[in-house]
Amino acid sequence: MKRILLSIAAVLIAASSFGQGYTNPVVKGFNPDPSVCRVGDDYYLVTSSFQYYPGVPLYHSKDLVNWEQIGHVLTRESQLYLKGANSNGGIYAPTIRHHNGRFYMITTNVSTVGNFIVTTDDIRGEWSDPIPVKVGGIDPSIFWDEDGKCWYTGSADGGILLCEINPDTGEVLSTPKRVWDGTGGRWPEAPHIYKKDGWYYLMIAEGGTEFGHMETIARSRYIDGPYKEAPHNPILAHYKAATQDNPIQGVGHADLVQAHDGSWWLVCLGFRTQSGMHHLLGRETFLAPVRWDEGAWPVVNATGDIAINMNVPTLPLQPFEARPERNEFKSELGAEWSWLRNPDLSKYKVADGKLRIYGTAAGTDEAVVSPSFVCVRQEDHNFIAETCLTLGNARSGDKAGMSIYMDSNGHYDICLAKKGGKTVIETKYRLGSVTHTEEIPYSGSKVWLRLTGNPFRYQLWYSKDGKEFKAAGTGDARFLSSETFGNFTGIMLGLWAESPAGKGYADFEYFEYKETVPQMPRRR
Ligand code: 6LW
Repeated sequence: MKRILLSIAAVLIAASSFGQGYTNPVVKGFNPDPSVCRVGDDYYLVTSSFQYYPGVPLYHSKDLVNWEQIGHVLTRESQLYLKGANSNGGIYAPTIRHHNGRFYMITTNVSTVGNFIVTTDDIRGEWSDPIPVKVGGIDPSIFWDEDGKCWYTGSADGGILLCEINPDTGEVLSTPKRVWDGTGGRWPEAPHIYKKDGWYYLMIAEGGTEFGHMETIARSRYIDGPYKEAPHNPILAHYKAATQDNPIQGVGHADLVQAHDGSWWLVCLGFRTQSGMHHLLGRETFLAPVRWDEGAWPVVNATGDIAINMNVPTLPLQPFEARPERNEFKSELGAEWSWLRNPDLSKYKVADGKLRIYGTAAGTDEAVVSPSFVCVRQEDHNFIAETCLTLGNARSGDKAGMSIYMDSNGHYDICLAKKGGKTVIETKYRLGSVTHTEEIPYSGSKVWLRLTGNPFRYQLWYSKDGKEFKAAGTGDARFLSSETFGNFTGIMLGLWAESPAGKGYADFEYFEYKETVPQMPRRR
């Protein structure tokens, strides 16, 4: 009996000391350029945020598979100046590192200050004001050598630059040296340095962030080179014949981390194709196991590619409680919500179970200032999103509703609008220089609105009672894709209000988002 109990205990201990299998992406929706660091058995991950505010989403995990957003790194205008930043401008690829008890995040604001560092000793607290690092280019990274020196790497002029910096003052301490141009792919970028078994490894992305994306690596005995390429480059790529039908494409821009059990892992960006070879959800964050034997080159997931269903051993899985699908605005907006550029937050009030948004003259076409618009990521190809709103103090020209938003040039909107003495449901399709609007007569100042999506189409719906929804319009998904707009960002689902005279507002009673069961088979 004792032996049986002992063996059951042994099985239970073994079972809890590792997990098995996970689903990619590990962070869904527009979350590109991931960078990861470990502190004990806690993992922190950051991604790019472009023209959205707050900047640089910050995620926490215990197992590298389940990630919970705990906030943003850049939460003040003094850290994140986005006035006038156009779509695709603002914050590019960040790197997060932990050194001597302090977190460092380095990134680029391509619209204003260029490269800068912020620091914090408390990952759940505020970060410092920006410390500029005056080296040109994008995709900055920092690495501390064993002698305490801190090295900056970044991408500029078709190559990777390296120089010593003081990470606490931003001072550049050596002349930037071009250490590697990659293996010949376009846009060598996203460098990170790691030291292992007496080698400096320089891992970069190449091929551009589209279908030719890949991750390559080189190593040297000296930090400033010469760097010699791995024989099995690219170490991660989906442009090959074996992965031509993989639903994940464009993988690259990766970062490596050694887990607390000694295993190595890689986070990277990639996109999930839909409606043929288009993608709309932006570049998302994926995870792959890495085999990295002593003195050997790292090997990503055995064959240098990744899958949606990863049947591999993991750290013991520790999921977080899922975010509720329905937000009844009982408390302040959580970290999943974003604004455009630098918002006037006094125009958004959560009180009495409502989100009130005060309109301004700027609508969803606005490309320079911050419209009254707040949004979450579309995380799934098949989804439903819903709200109920009432217009307040409305005059002719006032409107409020929902938007499927790629950027100011590409979005499908549905709203309740006052036009002269009439009330209408207005649908709007903005596709570059083409704008099409339709109106449906409506009575009353309260309406339920719904957005649905599948890999091929978006649909816009409205209802008078929240039960029976009528179709108000359909938009082709691929016209809003990153391929169409050349965008680094992904679709956001927005709630917004517009009021030319600046007097009207809308009260939103709830916002619901959920993944739905696919209605149509996948097609190429
Ligand atoms: C990122 C760079 C890239 O900084 O896209 O195409 C940029 N490559 O690595 C924005 O995500």
